[in-house]
Amino acid sequence: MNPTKTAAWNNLTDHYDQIKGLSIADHFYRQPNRGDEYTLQSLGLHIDYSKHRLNQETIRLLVKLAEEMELSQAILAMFRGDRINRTENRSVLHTALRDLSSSSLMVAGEDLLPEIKRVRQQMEVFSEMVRDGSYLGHSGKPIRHIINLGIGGSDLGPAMVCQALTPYQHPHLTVDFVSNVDGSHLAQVLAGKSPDQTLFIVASKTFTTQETMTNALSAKQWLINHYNGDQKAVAAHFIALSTNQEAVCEFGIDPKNIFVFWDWVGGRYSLTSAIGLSIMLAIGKDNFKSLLSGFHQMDRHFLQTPLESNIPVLLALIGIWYNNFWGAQSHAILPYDQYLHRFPAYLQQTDMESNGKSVDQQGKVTSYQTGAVIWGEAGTNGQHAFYQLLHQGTKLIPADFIAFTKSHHQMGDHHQKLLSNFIAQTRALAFGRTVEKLSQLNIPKELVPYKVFDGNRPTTSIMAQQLNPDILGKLIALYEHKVFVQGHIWNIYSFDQWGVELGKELAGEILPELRGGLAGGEFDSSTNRLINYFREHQS
Ligand code: G6Q
Repeated sequence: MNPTKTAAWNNLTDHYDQIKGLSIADHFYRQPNRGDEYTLQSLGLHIDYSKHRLNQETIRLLVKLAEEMELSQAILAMFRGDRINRTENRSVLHTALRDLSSSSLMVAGEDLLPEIKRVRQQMEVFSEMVRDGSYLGHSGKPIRHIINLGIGGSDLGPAMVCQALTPYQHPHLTVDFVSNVDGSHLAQVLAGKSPDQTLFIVASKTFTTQETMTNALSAKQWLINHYNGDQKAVAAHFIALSTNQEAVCEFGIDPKNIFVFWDWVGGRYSLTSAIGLSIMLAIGKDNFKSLLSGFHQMDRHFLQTPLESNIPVLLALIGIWYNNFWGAQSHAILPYDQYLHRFPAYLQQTDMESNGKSVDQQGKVTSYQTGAVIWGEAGTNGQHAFYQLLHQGTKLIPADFIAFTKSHHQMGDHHQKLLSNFIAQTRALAFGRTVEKLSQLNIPKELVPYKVFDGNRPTTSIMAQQLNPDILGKLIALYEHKVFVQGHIWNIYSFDQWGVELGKELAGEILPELRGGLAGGEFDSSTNRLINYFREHQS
């Protein structure tokens, strides 16, 4: 269904005209208790959405839009395993991977939970052996270095989580991630590592991805060179996370070291599947369970909570409000926690690969905007880089500010300073600084226009006590479901990614040209010139 054809969309358009003149400060003037009234506290999260250009009527109409678009039915359909990824004819069941409370999940006559549990147990046994030093490499030494070879969904999630949960990491294991086909990435990570204490995880759902297979083959060569050509070393130093068991065996990986998952796990939604093995190796099985439990609690909340107090739904609807009615093009993710500095990059894939679409579920080009540009950086670093534009630029950029009341490192007053910045920024963005305020200060007149802050820049503040596995699971699931809600309301397919195919295909055509052969001439003049430039300047 086209969302713009609903009554709620029309009403929202009228409502926008009625309230577009009201600033966030005006809304606070009319409702002085907004800080209380527009805060949700649930699952250990404190979500303040008061500093937005909206009122209760806005929320009511946005919820109506979700109702008219039959959002609740769509949520149920995903959880029960309907093939909602229609262009790939697949179910979308990442929620089943972390379902710690159901006794069965029947999909197409098959109970999925026993197999999910079996793989999780296999991961637990393996990770405990590596962690306690009883898993030995080819020359009988325990593993000290873990290197995950994967890209996109087989890299971004585990890399972000391992970084975020650094305080929970095993003290004697290093965990690295190599994704780029640029050989510098692998070379940099391999430098200084002893092959006989290194374990490679080849993380690839398809086991055909160019970057991952190129890195895996080079890593294999590095290992074999160390063992003077002894191919048998591969079985002890390589494991695979994949759905393609045949290709894994061909690579030389011991079949008992294959950790499988299923086609109903989308790449960018896969970190709670076997793809999360690097996480379990890093933080241990109990912390991994807490992570799953956090995910699961948010899944339940999403499934069971009425739309108007449902955290992912509410944040998704507010996003639609800015995207489709105010014309906002981007959305910033600003975690005030150094350990979360990869979170914006991770969410770029979750959100932009899911909702960066312009064809609707009926195959028609959408007449309305869909996914926003997602970007961001950890605070306070971002304040010294791009916040100037957030405060005084010409773009409207709604932002999520994320922070934790307790630090993992009690170091002087660092944390109070961090949090004072976190709180101050959303206040400055919302309320700005007026000419009248400036006139009370001793500012030279000619500088006044430059020192005015219009304010009225919308933010959501998300707080929790500490960045731990449980809270991180909740945060990630919150954004996964936010993306689902938006994709559903925009009537697009969020779980495919056809837009990444063309570039891959053309790279396949260009590679032989770069390897040699006749001078280019098959492509457009720009492409030909680039190919020739490469050929002429290699040595
Ligand atoms: C994610 C995408 C994509 C995928 C990578 C890696 O949703 O499908 O990012 O994860 O292309 O794919 P493989 O795991 O098959 O190597």
